[in-house]
Amino acid sequence: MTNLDPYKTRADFPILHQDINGKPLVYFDNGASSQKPKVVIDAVSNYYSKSHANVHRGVHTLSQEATNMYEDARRKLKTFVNARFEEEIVFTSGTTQSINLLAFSIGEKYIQKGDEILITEMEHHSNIVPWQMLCERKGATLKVAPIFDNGELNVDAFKQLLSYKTKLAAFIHVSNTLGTVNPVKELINACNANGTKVFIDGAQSAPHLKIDVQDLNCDFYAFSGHKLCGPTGIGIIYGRKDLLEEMPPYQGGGEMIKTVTFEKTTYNELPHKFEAGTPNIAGVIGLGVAIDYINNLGLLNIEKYENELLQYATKQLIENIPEIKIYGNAKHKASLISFLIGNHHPYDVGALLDQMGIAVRTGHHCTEPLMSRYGIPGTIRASFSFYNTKEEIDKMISGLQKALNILS
Ligand code: C6P
Repeated sequence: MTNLDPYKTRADFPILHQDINGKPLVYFDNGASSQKPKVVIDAVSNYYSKSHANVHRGVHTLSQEATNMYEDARRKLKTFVNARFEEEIVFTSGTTQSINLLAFSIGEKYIQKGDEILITEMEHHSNIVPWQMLCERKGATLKVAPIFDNGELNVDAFKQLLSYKTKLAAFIHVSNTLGTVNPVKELINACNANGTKVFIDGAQSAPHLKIDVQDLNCDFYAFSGHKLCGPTGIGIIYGRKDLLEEMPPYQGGGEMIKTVTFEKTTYNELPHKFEAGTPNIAGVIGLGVAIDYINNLGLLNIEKYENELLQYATKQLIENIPEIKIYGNAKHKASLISFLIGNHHPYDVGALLDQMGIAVRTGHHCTEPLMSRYGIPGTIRASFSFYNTKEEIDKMISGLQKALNILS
């Protein structure tokens, strides 16, 4: 048992207290995006009502106030991931933009024809396509480490794929489709020993696990704010300062420059070099408040409680839905379950659950190569958060039983 009371926490989330299709909402699509507590909604609204101005540009009071709030949030993010320096936190629009930034900038600096980039078979499209684009641009090769049927990474195969050609490895901390928690420290150590730079896609880990980039000893780490109670359109990439300093900027424009003439431009200091244009100020401020909110609950409490939900849901599904097949049975899993029931198409099951007010995700979850690996078009995915309850899991089980009756 944990000291996290989901019934108390739920009171902080206005959206959860409504009916959908005439039934109380059961929100199990947290892997796609989490809901927002009132403090975050208020912070965004208050910022626009009282403090809005552009940042880093004006001597006037409102601009300074907005700049202070914006940079305050950066400090919170620095502490959240335990970075050494504030400048190591670059704000982006989310994980996808973080990876595109990295693929461009690291690609320009370090990747040459004949080099290799290593990913895994369970990556999200966001951690595949930007690397393919880079490989095409530079004449490099994308290598893919395989997984086992139970959804765990084949760590030996991953290590064997590391060679003098492997300039970068990019892999997820937690799989959005299988729930697998990768042994990232072991993988990072192997990469570091090989002189390979490492990027971790933390889109699905940041909401559930404590992250310490110094302890992990990775070079880059990214996540999105909207999966961790923050607004949409905001995220970060953490990068080791010495590497960010060497890398060229991703986009050109205002804010990222020191001086501009028609002959030559010099670039701003970190992190501004990577934050061209007017940023998502409200998003940054909202994310800062979301981090405070998560810290107040405590990530260890969150992890423990969500694990209770995962164990409970897995047991109930297996005991009550005989035809279920769960995809992703790794020993170390985060709080989501991907499954199929008999030959029923995931969309049919998902649509019937929706009629009962139960929101799950169906489809390939932006992991088409992983779906091909299992030879399936997609799955039904229930992903839990700290504000979900066992009572809601029971509702999903009886919802699935009703759906199966209708479908058969
Ligand atoms: N996965 C899901 O339902 P953005 O869209 O940039 O915030 O995050 C992209 C992303 C990158 N990596 C992983 C592991 C992810 O899970 C996601 C987003 C959502 O699984 C939407 S496809």
